[in-house]
Amino acid sequence: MHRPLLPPPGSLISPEWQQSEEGRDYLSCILRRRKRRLFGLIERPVLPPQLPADVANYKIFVCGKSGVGKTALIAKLGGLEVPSMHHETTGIQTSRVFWPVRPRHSERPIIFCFHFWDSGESALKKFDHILQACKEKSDAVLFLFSFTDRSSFEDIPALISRTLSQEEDVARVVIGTKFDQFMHTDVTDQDISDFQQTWQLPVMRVRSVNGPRLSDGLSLDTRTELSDATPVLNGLAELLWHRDQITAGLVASDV
Ligand SMILES: Nc1nc2c(ncn2[C@@H]2O[C@H](COP(=O)(O)OP(=O)(O)OP(=O)(O)O)[C@@H](O)[C@H]2O)c(=O)[nH]1
Ligand SMILES: [Mg+2]
Repeated sequence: MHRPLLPPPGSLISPEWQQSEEGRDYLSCILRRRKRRLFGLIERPVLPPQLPADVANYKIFVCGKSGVGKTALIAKLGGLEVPSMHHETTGIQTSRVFWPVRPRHSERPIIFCFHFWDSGESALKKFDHILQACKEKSDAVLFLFSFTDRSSFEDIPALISRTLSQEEDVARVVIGTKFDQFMHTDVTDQDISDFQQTWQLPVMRVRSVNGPRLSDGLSLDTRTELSDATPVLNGLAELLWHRDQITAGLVASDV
């Protein structure tokens, strides 16, 4: 199947926008008392009239070997505390993460709503319908490996073919977790460039760890929390935005 070329990072959305005055105003709609605001099932950020925005929804399935850090990554991206112990996810867990972005050529900002679908590896293996439910109408699949577990990296091509057929029109993104554990890394930069060369897929590096706590001892420092999550959220937004532009015929798929 023909896959669109990837846009160079930062070419479609401005990665610095969230730090601008306008970006900070939009960001404040997803924050509450210096922490990420939690939204109920039918809630979404409420923007004042002077901050117009469109909302774009995407379903994203997160898969990878047990313990690789799927649940931790989703917690990190949603501004929640990352569990320090590994508890296998049973069944399917879904979470929504809102993220304001300003595409470079768009008249107004867009609130991306990423709807993450997470399922423990053993539940996926045991029940066929779980994979179907997670994949159904998804816009992207994130394939996770851990920098501390080489076998999880080597299994990525097989994981992709077990999960998706060639024809499935879904964005594929590979994410290396536990990047903070560089002393124990089993996967080198050269391995990543060779992989990218061979498979032509984007690879992101993440560290899903809790940042320092604030003086109240309870809340996490939003700035550190955001600085780790921002590149991944912006990267996903850019890829999905690019696909939408191709589907709408606004950009060619091979330029
Ligand atoms: N240091 C570090 N630890 C991580 C990172 N990501 C995950 N972990 C830890 O790895 C363990 C497993 O993470 P989970 O997110 O529960 O793994 P999972 O992929 O959801 O596993 P299953 O639900 O069993 O499929 C937890 O103890 C996490 O705290 C990371 O980026 N850095
Ligand atoms: Mg899990």
